[in-house]
Amino acid sequence: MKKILALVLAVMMMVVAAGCGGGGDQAKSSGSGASSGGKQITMGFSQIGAESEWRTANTESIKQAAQDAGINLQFSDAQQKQENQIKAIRSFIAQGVDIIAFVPIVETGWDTVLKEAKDANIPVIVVDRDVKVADDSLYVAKIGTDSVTEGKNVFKWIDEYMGKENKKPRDGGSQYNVVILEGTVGSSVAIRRNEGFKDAMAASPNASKYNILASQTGEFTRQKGQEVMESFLKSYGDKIDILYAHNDDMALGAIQAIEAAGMKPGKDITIISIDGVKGMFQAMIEGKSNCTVECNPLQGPLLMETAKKILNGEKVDKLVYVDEGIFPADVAEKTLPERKY
Ligand code: GYE
Repeated sequence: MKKILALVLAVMMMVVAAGCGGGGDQAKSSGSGASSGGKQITMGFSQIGAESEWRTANTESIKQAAQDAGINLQFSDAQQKQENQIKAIRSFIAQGVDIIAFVPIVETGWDTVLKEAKDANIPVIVVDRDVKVADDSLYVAKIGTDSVTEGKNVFKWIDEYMGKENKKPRDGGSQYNVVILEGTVGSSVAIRRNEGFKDAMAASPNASKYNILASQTGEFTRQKGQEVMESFLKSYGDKIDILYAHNDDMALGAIQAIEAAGMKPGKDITIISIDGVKGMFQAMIEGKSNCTVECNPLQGPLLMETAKKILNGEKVDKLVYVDEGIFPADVAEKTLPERKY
């Protein structure tokens, strides 16, 4: 067993050494500033998987930015499992990469492995989602999006829209019935997008007009979004006024379920989701959804820039949020050609 482990480690080190040698394609495109102390930077990156259109754009942005910056990226796909991320981070430490970056699939459970990275003097950058660790010095910087604000913006938009359109509750009652498709259980994004929505609702003078009928995870995927929406429709049928999906992919799955049930998505049921991917712009142009709150996946350039600064010993901000907008259906057609993901 030990021999096999040693062999695996030796092969890994050879791969890293080849990457650092400066003879590969990446080194050729490196331009300036690709190195720290004259040697090419190697970044170990643990991505959570490929669950959504957003995630694909995020991965592409990171790979492209690494190439543009001349950084040797060791990319690892965790297939939605935290244990795979922990294994990947341990293997980056064993390889002796210069810097580690990762998207934490869930918020908790990172203390031990991040302490191992710190003990090995390898700086860590948290990307996209948040971690909850006892000691914040276990990571140097966090680059991502503001999920609480996104959730708040969802409620604010809905509240304004329902009033403006003078929508009447479908069941003839006095409240709008809301169903929620949540993201991955335990992820900072699902927790905060709920929090932001509920906080904004509680703070609104219209709070009593809304009733959350059901809220369940659709795991950020189209497939699961469709399945859970089917079950919501079975239980509550024409009582549902509003669907809030924590991402566009789940909303796109739900749209199929709503159509299959003989209802009109975007009309019978008002739909709002988060991300702003092209697929959702298309659905809005077709009149099947009402609004998307942008969450920007193009975090690669900022990540590479931050990594270089850290390795150069420069000070970086502990927390950086990327910019995001709000796109209702009436601007979808005009905006789609400008969308980058
Ligand atoms: O909204 C969703 C995804 O972590 C912000 O993860 C991200 C979320 C994004 O797969 O589509």
